[in-house]
Amino acid sequence: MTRQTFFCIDAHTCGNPVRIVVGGGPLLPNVPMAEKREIFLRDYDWVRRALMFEPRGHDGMSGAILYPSSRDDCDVGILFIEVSGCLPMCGHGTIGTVTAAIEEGLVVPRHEGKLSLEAPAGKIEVEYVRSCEYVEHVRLFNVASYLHAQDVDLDVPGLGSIKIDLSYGGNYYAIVEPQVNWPGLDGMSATDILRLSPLVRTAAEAKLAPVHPENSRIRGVSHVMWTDKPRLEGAHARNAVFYGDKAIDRSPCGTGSSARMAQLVARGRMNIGDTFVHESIIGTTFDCRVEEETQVGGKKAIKPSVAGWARVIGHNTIFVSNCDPLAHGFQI
Ligand code: PYC
Repeated sequence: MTRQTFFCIDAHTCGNPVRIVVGGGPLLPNVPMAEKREIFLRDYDWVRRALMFEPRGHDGMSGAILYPSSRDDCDVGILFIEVSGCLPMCGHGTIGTVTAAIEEGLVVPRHEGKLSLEAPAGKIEVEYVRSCEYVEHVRLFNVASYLHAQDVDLDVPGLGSIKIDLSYGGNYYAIVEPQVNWPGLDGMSATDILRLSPLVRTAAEAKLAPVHPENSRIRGVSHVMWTDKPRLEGAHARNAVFYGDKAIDRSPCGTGSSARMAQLVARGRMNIGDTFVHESIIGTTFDCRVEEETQVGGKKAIKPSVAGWARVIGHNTIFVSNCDPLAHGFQI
């Protein structure tokens, strides 16, 4: 029997899981994270499937593996692993991974309270606040985010004709706001989200097929964000984000919040310097901010930041044995 052992730290960021692989992950060459991501997907995708899918994971599982960075200006590289693949960027994954890495001593920062990460989508500066052995919260300064298309008409089976905006915040989001054929999140169950989101995503991809103007490795509508008024006092908006085949983000979604702020700024509903408290489907929040104006491929864009908390929930030693018929996981 051959058995591969993975040493993991399991955490959650505002309710969404983050499984950090701290031992047993594949060794990758010293190339930029965007290339490491492609090598991982080509040669080691079974690791992702084994650790994310049932029976070791579940429909909404996500995680990360830390690697040395090939950039002089970054402390460490981060590879995101999810049920949906390897995202170019993941906000809740960053907050959970930084929390676990600092609390468990996986990285020794050059400057207390700051880290520079190399994500496949670009450089991410991070600030964290530690009290005793706990990290209280983490703020990440995300990649430049921009509104790609607005008021796009889609014909979606089960909904009819709807309008979406397509916005980028590290991943491409089809953003649905309340409108005639979709009254909002209140009347929508998780089952409705799981049924309707793939239809919206397919229709948006068929019409828009976005490619990042400065990095053609980043392409395609991967996420759908349903938005509504907040329930919590002090929050500005609520959302439910769908990704993969069956995942709904329990956190307010870091790249989604960035995409949403880029959309709201482009539409003149937010300004540079504004704060944005974003509420998740389970009532947890991220404290976000529009930091500055910038450009992506000649288009107006913003640099957003997103802050949230995460908690480590345990250490998990996971075996993947070749005598297990379900070694590489399954989805139903
Ligand atoms: O927080 O960016 C995020 C994210 C992406 C998918 C799930 N969470």
